[in-house]
Amino acid sequence: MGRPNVGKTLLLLNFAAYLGVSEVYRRRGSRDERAITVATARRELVSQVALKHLDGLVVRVNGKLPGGRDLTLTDSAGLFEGVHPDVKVRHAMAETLERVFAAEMVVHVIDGGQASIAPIDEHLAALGGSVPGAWLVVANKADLAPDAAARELRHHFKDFPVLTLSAVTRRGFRKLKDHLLEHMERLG
Ligand SMILES: Nc1nc2c(ncn2[C@@H]2O[C@H](COP(=O)(O)OP(=O)(O)OP(=O)(O)O)[C@@H](O)[C@H]2O)c(=O)[nH]1
Ligand SMILES: [Mg+2]
Repeated sequence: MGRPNVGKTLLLLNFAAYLGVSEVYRRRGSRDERAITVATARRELVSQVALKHLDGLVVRVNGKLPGGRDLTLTDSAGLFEGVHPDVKVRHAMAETLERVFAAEMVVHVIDGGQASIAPIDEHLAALGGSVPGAWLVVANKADLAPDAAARELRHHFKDFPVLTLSAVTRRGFRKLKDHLLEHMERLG
């Protein structure tokens, strides 16, 4: 979850591949789910044009985690301030917020290279204290950001764990996996 174009979809897909998943599910509406390869999903759903695709994406990590635990990861449409003129975008955002309240863990993705913290990220982090699930901040695009930017984000979001990652170079994926496993362990 996070603003448009921060790299949520690429991060989810490359992390899925890192966990050994080769097939993911593209979701249109609540009933239409289609299996596609990670490579196809990357081609069709990752874009530098913000909000180009509003389709959902579900990753099921079954039988590939220690102890044979299952894990479901979902992508979401980018969130931003204000009322978008396109009703489809408004629906996608409402769905994202519903899922944020239902999730066992929310990964709040931020573009780690951005010059300053956007007001919407402040608002989303404020939500972090009130949702039932755990909240994790991920500073993505670390390959484009100086290390000082990550330090600043850690300082700014001190109420939450902050991981520095790159969906492109896969830096930090091990830490993300360990963090998820520890959280699953805590949930029992
Ligand atoms: N250099 C770099 N580029 C990245 C990284 N992660 C994503 N990108 C690029 O950022 C752009 C947006 O990536 P997406 O994964 O589509 O972003 P998103 O957050 O899902 O965007 P919306 O679906 O529009 O909300 C694409 O051009 C990606 O290739 C990263 O870690 N490093
Ligand atoms: Mg996306």
